[in-house]
Amino acid sequence: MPDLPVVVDEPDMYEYRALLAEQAPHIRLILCEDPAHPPAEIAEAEILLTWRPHPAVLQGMPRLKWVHSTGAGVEAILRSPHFSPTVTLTRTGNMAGRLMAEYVVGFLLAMNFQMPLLIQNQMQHHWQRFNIPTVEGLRCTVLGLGEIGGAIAQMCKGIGLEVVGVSRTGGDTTAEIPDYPLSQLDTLLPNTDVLIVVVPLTPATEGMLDARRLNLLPGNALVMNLSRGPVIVEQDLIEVLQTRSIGGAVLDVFDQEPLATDSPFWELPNVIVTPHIAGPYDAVFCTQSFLQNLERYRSGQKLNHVVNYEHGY
Ligand code: OXD
Repeated sequence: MPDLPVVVDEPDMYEYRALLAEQAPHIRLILCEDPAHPPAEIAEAEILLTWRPHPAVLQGMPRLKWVHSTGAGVEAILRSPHFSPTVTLTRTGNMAGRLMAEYVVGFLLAMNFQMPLLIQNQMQHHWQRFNIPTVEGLRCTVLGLGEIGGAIAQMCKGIGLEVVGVSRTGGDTTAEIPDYPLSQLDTLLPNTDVLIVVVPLTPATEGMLDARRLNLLPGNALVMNLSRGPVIVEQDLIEVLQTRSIGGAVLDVFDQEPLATDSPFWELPNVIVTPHIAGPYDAVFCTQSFLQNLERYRSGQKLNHVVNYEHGY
């Protein structure tokens, strides 16, 4: 079978080129170095490796059959007006769980130790002692108990939190964590000290955490968003943080990224802002995941980590 050309529209395309040249030198790669003006030869290709494809790239590929996402979240691809659901979409799975769980535990402990205050005091050479409670026994709800949420739930349980998960339908016991359906979220929120948001962004999850739901949380609650900004109504979150109706937030994702320099989040003393780094970026892993699927694609087997268009992830 002659080799199928693979189009690459990725910010790290040169790294992918190097890795693929090493591991699969037979593949003919077509790089979109200027994605707004991709090379004409992409028109003949049926495979695209991408993170957030430029509309011109999708438009320029009438024979497109399969897109492999280098990331876990695929909403940017699904929402592109030029993306057709007749195309198969796969994502890089099994990459992020461990590191995202470390992010959660690390920043949860940092918030519990009042790290923002400690750093501020240190910068002002100010010696202020206070007691630090244990996190053991805190009630934690993982909103989105999938592959990533499951790893987070396990690690939080490992440090003594009482963890429950919420998923679309509930009832998945594989992670040994009680898994409630989304319909029970409102009942769980008043009993949640730590809310970890890892649901994919879909029409069903967009804006799901609004003022009403945020106000169901207890006054000490910590919200951690590692998913996508628009899952939480940003202005509502700012308000509950400003009025201290919740305890604080650790935010890795925002409606607009990079976060605007005048966003109130930067200044809030009960917030830690991180620049969308909770999910690891690992080109070596992504390349392996792509190559495994390429092998399957070539031999007509079912691909791994196929996105379900009905559920949006
Ligand atoms: C992803 C991310 O979706 O890093 O992979 O946000």
